[in-house]
Amino acid sequence: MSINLFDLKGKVALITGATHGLGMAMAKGLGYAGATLIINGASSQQKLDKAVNDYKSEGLNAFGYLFDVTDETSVQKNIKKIESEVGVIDILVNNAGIIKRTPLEEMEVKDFEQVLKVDLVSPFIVSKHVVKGMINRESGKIINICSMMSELGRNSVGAYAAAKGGLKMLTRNMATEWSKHNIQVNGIGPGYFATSQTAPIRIDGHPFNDFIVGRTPAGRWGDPKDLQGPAIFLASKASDFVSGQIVYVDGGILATIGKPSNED
Ligand code: GCO
Repeated sequence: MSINLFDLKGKVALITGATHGLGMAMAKGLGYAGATLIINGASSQQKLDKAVNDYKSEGLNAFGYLFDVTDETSVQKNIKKIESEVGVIDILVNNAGIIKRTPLEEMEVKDFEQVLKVDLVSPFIVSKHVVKGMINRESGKIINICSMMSELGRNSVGAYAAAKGGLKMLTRNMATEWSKHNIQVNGIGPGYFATSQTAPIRIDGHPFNDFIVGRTPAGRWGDPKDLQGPAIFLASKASDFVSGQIVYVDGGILATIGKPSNED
């Protein structure tokens, strides 16, 4: 008798910020493993509809819900709507995030607060309203999308690092409080991936591009598809005793001090 520990058939997964980039890649991974997908976007209905059609074009069972993850009233209303229209949420991926690249001494307080609101407060807000059902059902999976900046600093991304560092500890505290209800809460820390978010710093010949390729033992930028396996693992029975962990998917960046340019 073979059991597929990674099977997500019959599960409903909500992925925030899943209309493009890493969010879409991870959502597709959960869909390929059988999950019904709740695709959240916030920018426009048109962009959300286009993304949902993209999922459906691959035969995935996807539904779009347009709401601002930083607005608690809207989050609460939409969670209720989703659970009555599609089904109870078994898997939550808090992926929605923004970045503002500004030296700290020049950064406006409102910009600093906006980054924390989207990248740190919204995972709390959405989790708070999804976990109530999970606690009642004594079952659930929550995955918070962290970053290299959960561990490392970098010029110009101070607010982002503060938020992603905080998200690592929020993940651990959620695991502390909710694991007793058979809810596993973990994080995924993507390294440097080829997405629209990194496009400004991933230009051929751009010093940062060469730095990252040299700084990453794998010698390349990540492909968003590289996150699908870790997402399926943390969303499935395969991780039923894994909680409070951050899985860094970074091609080895955090494992090494790096190397001088004259070394292979
Ligand atoms: C940056 C990048 C990073 C990556 C990612 C690294 O400006 O340094 O955009 O923030 O996107 O978060 O883990």
